[in-house]
Amino acid sequence: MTIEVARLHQVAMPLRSPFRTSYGVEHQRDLVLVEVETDAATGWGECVALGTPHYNAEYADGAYEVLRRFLIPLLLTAPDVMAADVGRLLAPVKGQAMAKAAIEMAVLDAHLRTNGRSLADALGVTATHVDSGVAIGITGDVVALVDAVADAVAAGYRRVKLKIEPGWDVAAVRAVREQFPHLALQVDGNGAYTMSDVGTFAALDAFDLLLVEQPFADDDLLAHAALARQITTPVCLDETITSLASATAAIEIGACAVVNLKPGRVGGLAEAVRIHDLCRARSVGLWCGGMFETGLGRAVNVVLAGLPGFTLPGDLSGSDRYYTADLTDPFVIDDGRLLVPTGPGIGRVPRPEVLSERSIRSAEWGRTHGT
Ligand code: NPG
Repeated sequence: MTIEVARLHQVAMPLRSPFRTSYGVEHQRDLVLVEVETDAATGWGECVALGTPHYNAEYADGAYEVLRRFLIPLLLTAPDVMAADVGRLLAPVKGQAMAKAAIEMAVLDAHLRTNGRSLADALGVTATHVDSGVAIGITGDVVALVDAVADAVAAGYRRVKLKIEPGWDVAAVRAVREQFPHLALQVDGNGAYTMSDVGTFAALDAFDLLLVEQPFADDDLLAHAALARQITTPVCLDETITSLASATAAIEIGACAVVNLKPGRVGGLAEAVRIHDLCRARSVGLWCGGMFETGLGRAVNVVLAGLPGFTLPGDLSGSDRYYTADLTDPFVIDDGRLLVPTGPGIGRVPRPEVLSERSIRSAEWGRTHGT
């Protein structure tokens, strides 16, 4: 497949309500979209880097620059490219997993559309629905938190994840657990804790949590392994898992019993499927994370989560959780589940009016002048 034209779109999507985590408050979702054109089809990819480098090192403005200067030129000078080649093609550029994943996704979407195939078909996904979980930010007020959980339960979500940080953990979890004794519940520290907080995690063992996610810094495998030996709640890793190699190391060393898989964080869908296969082979728990994707990225996550190695509900909320108007046709929760898209390609396209309303900047390059 030859990519004739590549476009970048930087988009700002207002969030319905601010979302607070241990590292700050998100008010809007800044993201970069990659659009590629062949002579047969157009494909879309979503770069899930946030507006600021606070979840990981990538951020939207930086991703736009890396895509513009380095990744798009590599793509436009390749004589022939398939999604499976994208990893190798872009390997000379270090890191930039989320920017690379967006290119892989766009190429894959264009290829599947050329052949009239769906992503579900290409991945061998036979599930028709996936279970939806929801993430609830730090409210700073226990009554507001319990209300937010009640709303999520009423909306049908099958599992709730609470964001925690030092000072907002045991009491918050206790309050939720008292009101919802049977709720599938888990917590996420986004790396805000250190080994000096082991007592907090030991205290959380009392609340029958599905897992504790990423308590410590992303590069601290040994601390996670030490914690896993001291508590009964399974330890799950998110930010730490950036590749098949890091997933293998984390599992091998006993740093996690559960993996949160996000295609963007691991450089794309091909690597995500390899990590899925590893977790399945090693009987490691697995669920699909979320990055406030628009319907484009969410479509990929929902299909991925239909693979058989996924053992727990993902952060796969309906579009209305975050957006008044999603970029694509919305994802709608039905009985706590989302329908796996089966349309051509990734199964969603941007709605032109929303794209033009939310676009901050865009640029286009053709094959002959790819810089
Ligand atoms: O449902 O898409 C979603 C959001 C899920 O809370 C969610 N993601 O650390 O996994 C996370 C977290 C997050 C990512 C929060 C990025 C803020 C920014």
